[in-house]
Amino acid sequence: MRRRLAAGNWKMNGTGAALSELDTLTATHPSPTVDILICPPATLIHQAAQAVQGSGVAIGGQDCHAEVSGAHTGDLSAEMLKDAGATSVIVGHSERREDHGEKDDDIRAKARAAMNAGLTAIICVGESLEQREAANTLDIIGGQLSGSIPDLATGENLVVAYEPIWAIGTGKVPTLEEIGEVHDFIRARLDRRFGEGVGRSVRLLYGGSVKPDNAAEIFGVSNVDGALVGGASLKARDFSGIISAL
Ligand code: G2H
Repeated sequence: MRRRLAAGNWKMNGTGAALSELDTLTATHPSPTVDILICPPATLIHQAAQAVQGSGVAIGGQDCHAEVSGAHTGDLSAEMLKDAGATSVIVGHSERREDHGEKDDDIRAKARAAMNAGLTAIICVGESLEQREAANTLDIIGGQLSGSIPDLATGENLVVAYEPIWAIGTGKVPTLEEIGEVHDFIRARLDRRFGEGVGRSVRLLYGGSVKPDNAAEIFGVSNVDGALVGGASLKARDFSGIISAL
């Protein structure tokens, strides 16, 4: 049985004052049966990890470098994130793919580094509107899955997030049928590559304009094990509304 997961991606939002949201979340989060993860900006990881200690809420990074250390100005390794208190890291978010030109090979190397450091890699995949309209969604997702998931993936060190690019921060959400089709496809691909034991234990998240008022219906779709939430994770009240729908 896969545990449900609500992961918040704060993106480039939040200074020290935002940590008060974590206090609210840990004081009020409504479901001890759901895994809760917040990925704040890297500057807040250490303080955030201290703020949630003992609460059951975990802290993650939003990206990591593929190397353990070295001359990479401005970058952070998976070991550094772990040392700061992270248990997971998002890799291959479409904003990283677009803003930093990250390709599947880069993402696979980052995910491998994360897993080797003992972190769970949340690998993001998703199609553009153009690709969906050209009926290429499953081809694109299939290519991203085989290109960006390393061979050492297990049910513990891998989470896959399906985030259609056109649904991110736009308020547009695919139909439940569209979400189900892609999640079933991802599950089948994982089963085929890793065997059903691993394939069935990897958690699949939907991401893209998840809000308290659409969360319950999305979580009712087969093979949706939770959500990767951007804007609605910034306020503990909204995020709690999503958690309680899980
Ligand atoms: C998709 C999601 C979080 P939002 O990027 O990763 O953001 O919920 O704001 O669409």
